[in-house]
Amino acid sequence: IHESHFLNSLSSLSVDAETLQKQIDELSSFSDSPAPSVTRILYSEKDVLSRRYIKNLMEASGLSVREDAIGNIFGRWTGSEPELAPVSTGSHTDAIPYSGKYDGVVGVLGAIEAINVLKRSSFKPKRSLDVIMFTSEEPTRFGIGCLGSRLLAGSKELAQQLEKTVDGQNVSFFYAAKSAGYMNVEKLSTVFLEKGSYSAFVELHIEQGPILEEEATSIGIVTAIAAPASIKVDFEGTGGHAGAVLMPKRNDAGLAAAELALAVEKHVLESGSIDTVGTVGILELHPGAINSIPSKSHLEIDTRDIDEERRNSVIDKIYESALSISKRRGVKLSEYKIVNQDPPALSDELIIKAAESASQELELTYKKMISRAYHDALFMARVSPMGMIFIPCYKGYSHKPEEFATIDHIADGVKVLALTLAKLSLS
Ligand code: HGY
Ligand code: MN
Ligand code: MN
Ligand code: MN
Repeated sequence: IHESHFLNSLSSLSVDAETLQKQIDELSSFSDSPAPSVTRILYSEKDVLSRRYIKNLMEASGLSVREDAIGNIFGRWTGSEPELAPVSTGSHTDAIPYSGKYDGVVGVLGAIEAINVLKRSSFKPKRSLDVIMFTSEEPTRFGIGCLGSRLLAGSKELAQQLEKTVDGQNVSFFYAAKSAGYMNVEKLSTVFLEKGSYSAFVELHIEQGPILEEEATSIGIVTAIAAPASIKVDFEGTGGHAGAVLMPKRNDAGLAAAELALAVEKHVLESGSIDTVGTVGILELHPGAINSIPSKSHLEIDTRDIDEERRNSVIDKIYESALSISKRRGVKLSEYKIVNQDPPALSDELIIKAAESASQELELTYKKMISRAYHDALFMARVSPMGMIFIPCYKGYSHKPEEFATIDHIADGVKVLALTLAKLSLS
């Protein structure tokens, strides 16, 4: 049936909210930390369980499932014109330690339910529809955010880096992938998507911020995704006995790290914009004994901004501070590694329009906004027109167990996604 007739039968868009909530709860049980927190790390056995769970749901929805060499999972609903570039949607199900059960999951389970909604309303796609579960969006295990979508977007430097990447337990990326069943993982370049593989990519996600809830708005239509960067730093001093070494004789690697963390805050606050953020989420001291002066420290810095230049100038200042701290304190700056320094991404105007008219037709309040969190959409934007649909989440909480979204808001998001995908599929 063509666009106008289908779009007139909007009221037929019905979400099976009860089943969707059950799936969200079931998926959250595949976790290495106690409920209500979720921990689901790339290629862990809990991650493998969640992959099997998602593939089963894709198959139950009549999607034909394939996986690439690193475990990006694709579920396809073949359209009437399969030679046209398909429309895609999706997100991730990996979860950082002690986080919540909605980040990413809403955009995978919700995407599969959006397919079910369209099937129930007798929609017939022209362009095929792909639901993608990206193999790992969080940086937790190998320190690289959006590993799956970065590779899909054709990052050759990442492919080279992964040949020799190991995790905190010295397990190589290749070994970890094989232990999760991805035996062809060494063929990393087979993951790269050809340009034009998709006519559009749309990701449904919780806002991970307080605006939609504060403004009682049902839908966020993302116009741009902020530019993320991460840096790894190591300091080395001579350490020694906490009682015996007098202060003038010390070169304390721990204090160097502490001073750099405060310098990150200073440079971010001095950027001139509220949109610049900086976080030191990892700060490790060695040997980590109360009566031993830290001889080594390792810190990891996350800094972002919607303005790339402003973010880059903060990175330069952080580097200056690391050098001056190491000189002044007589500690060695043994590592200063920019792990990623990504540009922001702009959403595609046509996708923004499609999501906007979908929200209007569904009589849902919506607002255009930026995404301060990064997503797989940030990298899919490199190989396809991109858009994102946000739903409100409780107090904007995310990356912690209190993360929550009501099933009604999730259902609204699924309907807007379904209608947006339908419009893009018929375009
Ligand atoms: O950190 C982020 O922005 C994403 O949620 N991983
Ligand atoms: Mn996240
Ligand atoms: Mn996410
Ligand atoms: Mn290090």
